[in-house]
Amino acid sequence: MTTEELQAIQDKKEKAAEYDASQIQVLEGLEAVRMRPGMYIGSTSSEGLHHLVWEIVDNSIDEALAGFASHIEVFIEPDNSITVVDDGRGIPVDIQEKTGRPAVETVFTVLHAGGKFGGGGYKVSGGLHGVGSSVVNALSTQLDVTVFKQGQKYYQEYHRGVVGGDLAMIGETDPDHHGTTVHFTPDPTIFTETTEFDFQKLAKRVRELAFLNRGLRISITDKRLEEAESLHYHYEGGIQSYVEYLNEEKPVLFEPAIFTEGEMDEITVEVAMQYTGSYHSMVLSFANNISTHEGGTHEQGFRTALTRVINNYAKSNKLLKENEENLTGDDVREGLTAVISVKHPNPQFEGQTKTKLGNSEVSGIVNKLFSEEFGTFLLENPQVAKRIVEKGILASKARIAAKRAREVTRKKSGLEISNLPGKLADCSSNDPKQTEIFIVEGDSAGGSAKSGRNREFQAILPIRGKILNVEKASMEKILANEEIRSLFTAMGTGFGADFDVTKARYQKLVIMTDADVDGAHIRTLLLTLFYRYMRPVVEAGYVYIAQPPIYGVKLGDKITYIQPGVNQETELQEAIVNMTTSKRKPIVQRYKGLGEMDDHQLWETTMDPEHRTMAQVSVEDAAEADQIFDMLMGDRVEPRRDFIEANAQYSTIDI
Ligand code: TTJ
Repeated sequence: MTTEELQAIQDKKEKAAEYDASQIQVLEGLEAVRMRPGMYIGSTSSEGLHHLVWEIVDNSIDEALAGFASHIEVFIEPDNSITVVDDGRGIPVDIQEKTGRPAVETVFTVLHAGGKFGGGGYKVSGGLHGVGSSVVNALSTQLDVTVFKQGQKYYQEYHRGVVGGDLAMIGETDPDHHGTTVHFTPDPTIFTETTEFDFQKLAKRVRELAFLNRGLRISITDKRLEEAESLHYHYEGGIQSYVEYLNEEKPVLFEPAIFTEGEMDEITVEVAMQYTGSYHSMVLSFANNISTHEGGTHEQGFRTALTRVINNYAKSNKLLKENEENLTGDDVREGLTAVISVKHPNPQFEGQTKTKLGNSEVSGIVNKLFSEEFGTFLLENPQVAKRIVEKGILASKARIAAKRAREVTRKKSGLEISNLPGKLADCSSNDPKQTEIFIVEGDSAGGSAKSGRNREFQAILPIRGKILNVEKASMEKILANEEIRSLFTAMGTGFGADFDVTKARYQKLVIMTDADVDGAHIRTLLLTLFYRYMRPVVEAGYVYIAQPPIYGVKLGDKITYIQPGVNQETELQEAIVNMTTSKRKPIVQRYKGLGEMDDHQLWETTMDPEHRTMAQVSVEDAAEADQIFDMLMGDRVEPRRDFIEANAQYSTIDI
């Protein structure tokens, strides 16, 4: 053997040892993900489970934003695994110098890898946690990837993050066919609460992504059903269509919605806005496709610009006299629906829930770009401009009048906690962190809840079926309503200008209504009330919806409860089979209302923290209720009738 040959063998051995060492590192990295999944995906609850999907879809969105993919498809497979398909360039398959492995393998096996492969452009998406596809891989019993590229089909699979075999060429494909398909099965030993995907939840975000990424075609298909259900989204108008969609059921001041866009220092800024006849404003903001609930510098820049540009226009066109007071931010935002979307190469997320954009340079950039375009728009559309200014002036007049009225009502509102409502069965603890208040529909369910509860930390407030329509009522009328007064007094947070979330006497406010149409209606009414008049309570995550069971399967003194859900019928059949003995068959009870359960059952199934499931209400959920509510209460009769016909065949409530 020559020295060269010996050297070559030696080199090979060293390379192999290096590879083994790097593999150990990879395994340790992904093992860390499996040990502490919450650190990487937030939680292992249903939230975390759904997060996996976005972690994968984000990669395809980036490819679309880079201009190389135009279609993205998401499938929920019959076994609750997920497939994501795009028609981009395909993840690179070439061997990387640094690792000696195909790039695609690194994407799925090395923590924080992904995105950039010298392809230029930055990674726009990357989720709230932005941890990359290897995390999804680590948390899946199986993940497989197929890349279509240059007429070849490449395949690799992994099990719980471990490579199942080398990347293989498994066949030829049409040379024009390019793209990436990823299929993964979440690991049930990690997602112990549930591995069931929620089609509606996925569809909602898919639609939002379609709105936020103009021109993108994205679909979601549920293959678990006998007949697959597919939803396809594509908005040429992007966030302009989003605003119009949000205002669909409301009278608007002008059409179409205003749309502006601009770019500066690699930051793109899009704003769409439209005014409605309502008093409420809805400003949604996003940074890199992530919803920024807590606002941040982009919203701040937009607000400043909106107020200044409208005031300037009003003054220079003599709609507002030189000596008259400027319109305030609140005045110019009354009735405003707006969506702000920025894309930033290096977004900083701050705040309690990491949903506040912190980059300080953004406020100035949004301010400048939006001001220029919006200013021009007003000059070119004097009719619309006049309406906007007049709406602001009206708001300012109402604000001044309301301030006077409030000073009067504040004195006589009498919402002090010293007069706790008579119907409230309070708990003995007064530590708001521990305590819960159940808002229960009807006096009879209220009775069961009172005797079934743990009185140490659970308070019960029964309410009568129908609460006030807060959309149409004046502040004074709202304050006069018995049900609403008890609720606010019990909560101890005050009302209107005096509202203070830190005074909440309970940090869990649980809506417990019947699982029928009326129950759903009352829930919507309550959520609307909370959204409009207790929003900080919703934002703090204090609002929950109880989940009473839909069936009880009973044999002797043994009983199995079935929660409502897509699998309820299967679970019911399973329970029947499991409980049937050679001698006896169980009885099935269907719970139409809370009143059909006795106090003990209600505790066991719905109130006991050890066994219950509760849905936490997000601001979006409440906003959605508010929208449904608007439709139900608004001036247009048609959508209301459609809604009632579709949903409320047995409703006894007249809306
Ligand atoms: C990166 O730059 C070079 C050409 O390919 C680019 C790329 O990686 N594109 C890409 C990745 N398209 N789609 C993906 C992708 C799709 C899914 C479903 C999952 C993952 C992890 C990546």
